[in-house]
This record gives sequence, C-alpha cells and structure tokens, in this order.
Amino acid sequence: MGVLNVTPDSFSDGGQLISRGAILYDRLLERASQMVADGAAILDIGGESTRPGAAPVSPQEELDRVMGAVQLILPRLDVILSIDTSTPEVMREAAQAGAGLLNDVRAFSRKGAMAAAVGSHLPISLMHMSDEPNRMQEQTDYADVVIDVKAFLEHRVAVCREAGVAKDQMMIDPGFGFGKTVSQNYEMLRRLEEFASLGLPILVGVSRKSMIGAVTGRPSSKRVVPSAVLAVMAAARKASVIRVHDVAETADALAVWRATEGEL
Ligand code: 9MG
Repeated sequence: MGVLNVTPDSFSDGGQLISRGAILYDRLLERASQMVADGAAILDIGGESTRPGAAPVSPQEELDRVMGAVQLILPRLDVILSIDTSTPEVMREAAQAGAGLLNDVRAFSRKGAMAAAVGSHLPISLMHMSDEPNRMQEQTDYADVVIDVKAFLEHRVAVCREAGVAKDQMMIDPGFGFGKTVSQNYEMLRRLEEFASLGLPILVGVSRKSMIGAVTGRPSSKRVVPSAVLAVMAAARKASVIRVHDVAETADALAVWRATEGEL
C-alpha cells in the first residue's frame, strides 16, 4: 500500500502534492503511477494529516482534496484506492466514485462513520489509536500493549459486525506510532503474530515513523532502508498489507525475503 498524502502538513511527505491549497495534479499522477509501476497494489489517499499539531481541515476541504485525487487516479490506473479518512461524507463520496477500501485511524468511531462504512459495502481497516493525535502520546499507559490493543481491536470488530459489516470485509491495524512509546511500538512489531488470533488480515504502517528516528537518529527522508527492514519483519510476522512511502525499495526488500522463504 503506497501512501499518497494530499495534505500540506503530513509528517513525512506533507506539501509535496499540494501548494497554496491547490492539488498539484501532474505531480500526484506521476507519483501514483510510479508507485503502481513499483509494485503497489493499493494507494492510500489522505486529505487530512494525523500528525500531532496539524491544522484541522474542514470536511469540505478534505473532500475536495480526496475526491480530486480519486477522480484523477481511478480512470487512469489499475489500482485499488484506499481512503484514509474518519469523515463520513468523504467515505460516502469516495465509495460512490469507486474507491476500494476505507482506512480509518479512528476505527469508525466518529459520529456517522460506522453508518457510512456499512452503507459503502467496502472493505474497511480498523486502527488502534489511544486518543486524538494531539493527546495520544500522553496515553501510553498499557498493562500489556499487545493484549490491550488487541482487546480494543476485538471490541471494534464486534461493534462493526453488530452494525452489519461482514467479517471478511475487515482488516485490523495495531496503529504503530499512535499513542505508543518507542519500546511499545517495537514490542508490538516483535509480537505482531499475536494479533493474527483475531482471524483478520493485519495492516502495518511503520514507514519512516519516529520509532525509526528514535533508534537511528535519522530524519524521515533518511529512514528508507530501516523502513524496508521493518516491512520485511512485519511480513514475516503475518502482516498482509504494509503501508509505505517508498514502494520500490520495500518491494525489493520483500522480494528477496520471499526468495529466502522459497518463493522464487
Ligand atoms: C493514515 N495512517 C498513518 N499511519 C497509519 C498506519 O500506521 N496505519 C493506517 N491504517 N493508517 C495510517
């Protein structure tokens, strides 16, 4: 899954695809095409940054950004579009336009989001986040981070099923970097296979995150190699979908790992 942030302020790549409020369509299509050529099966389009301190975006602004990207990419590229949003209007319109997946870092907890997800009939990804982005790093007090995050996800899966989402339409995501300390993030990755007992595909997003900066001391633009290493470790521990900024490098890393596993 390649990351396409149509935002001015995302933590790693904000502002590259938008300038003075306007989408840079040529650059966006070029980036999307390159990610698909490099091996991305899914592109994750986001119109609102989840970075702590990011400027709030109105639903209309988010809608304009996301729909601009969806309408540009869908007719031109053979790829599944995932929509990174917590906003019901964006879920509804993107689904109508042909999006293939809803990725909500708030696990469809905003008012109206669950109904929009059910009405879309799309597959959905449920992520754990301990609190809203501005406060989440104050909420890292877990008895056992894996057991607690798993319990949260199990509960949200039950809520979704109750609301009418079929089990085979759901994915879970532990939410690396969303209200976890550095050591909790690495513990979740080390014990990732424990999440598999929920019986759902696991999505992992560790690309260029601060858990890498904390260990390497590198800025986000220099975290490509360790991101690819963590992607391989996640795949080896049963992740099905890996959300990345650097598709080519990750695809190469996964290819040599698969060859090592006998998949030549
Ligand atoms: C939008 N977004 C940023 N980081 C993410 C992650 O780790 N997982 C998912 N599902 N979405 C993310």
